[in-house]
Amino acid sequence: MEAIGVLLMCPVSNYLEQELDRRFNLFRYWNQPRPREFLAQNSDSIRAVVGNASAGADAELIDALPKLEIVSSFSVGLDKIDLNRCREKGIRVTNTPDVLTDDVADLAIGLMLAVLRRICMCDKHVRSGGWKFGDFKLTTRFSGKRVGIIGLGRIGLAVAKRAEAFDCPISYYSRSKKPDTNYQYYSTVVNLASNCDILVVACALTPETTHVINREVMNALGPKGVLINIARGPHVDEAELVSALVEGRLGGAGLDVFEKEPHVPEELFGLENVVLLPHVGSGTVETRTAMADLVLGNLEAYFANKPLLTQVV
Ligand code: 8YV
Repeated sequence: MEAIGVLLMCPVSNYLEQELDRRFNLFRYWNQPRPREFLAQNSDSIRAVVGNASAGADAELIDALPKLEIVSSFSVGLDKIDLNRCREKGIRVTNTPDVLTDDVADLAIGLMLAVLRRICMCDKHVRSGGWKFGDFKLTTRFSGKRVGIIGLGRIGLAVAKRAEAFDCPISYYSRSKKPDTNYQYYSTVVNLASNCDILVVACALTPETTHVINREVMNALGPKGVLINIARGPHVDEAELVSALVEGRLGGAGLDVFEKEPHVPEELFGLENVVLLPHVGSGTVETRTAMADLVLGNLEAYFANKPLLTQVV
């Protein structure tokens, strides 16, 4: 039987790429000098697309692949997939929830500690030899700070659980109050920001949550407040973030994601109250392997007519 055609949108993990190559007829999208011609030539063979947080399946790609049956994303986030188009066309969509929750939540706590305790600057102080000329200045305590979370899904809850261990009072914003938690609920992001010391973005990126962190929210968080973003860059109005930080209207930021990755505003490079990471929330060997296995498991299940492991659509 002819191997099933799978289109991989961009390099993800070597392990996933090797396994896709072994089990399917793998097409590599990013290698194509003329993507449109490539799609036209191979549209009859491609039945599955594998994407990630940076390259998924937009309407144009979906329409160019009439034999497409499933999009299996190497991400929990679905913002790069046109879910409505997939629904219209009966294309299944799967993602990688749960397996990455702990790592992303761990990193959120790491960012809080790194920003408040200036861990990266302390490291620099040692490596540059600065310690020989003087101690590092005093920083700010993390334990007990009020942590506000936007989006109390799997990752938001995991952040809350960890922050509780640091005696942090937890509050949250989401579209509706969650019946099964005692955390303080705020029905607007501005109110949440006014009532916390550290504001964590942990919601999905949708048109409604794009630029949910705007000037008003940053001003409400204030000159001692810290913003942590481990979700998606476009949640934050980045130009406003830069001015809030440069003008001292915001106390600090720990950012794993940016509006136009891998571009990061250079104005942030000189700020010691900012920690900048290259979108590595799920980036451990353990989690990326589990994510790859989930992508493969969903494809195998689909083509064997078995129930999908993590179906979204
Ligand atoms: C990945 C992510 O960084 O799961 C998500 O939504 O953003 C990440 O886990 C990405 O998909 C890795 O290629």
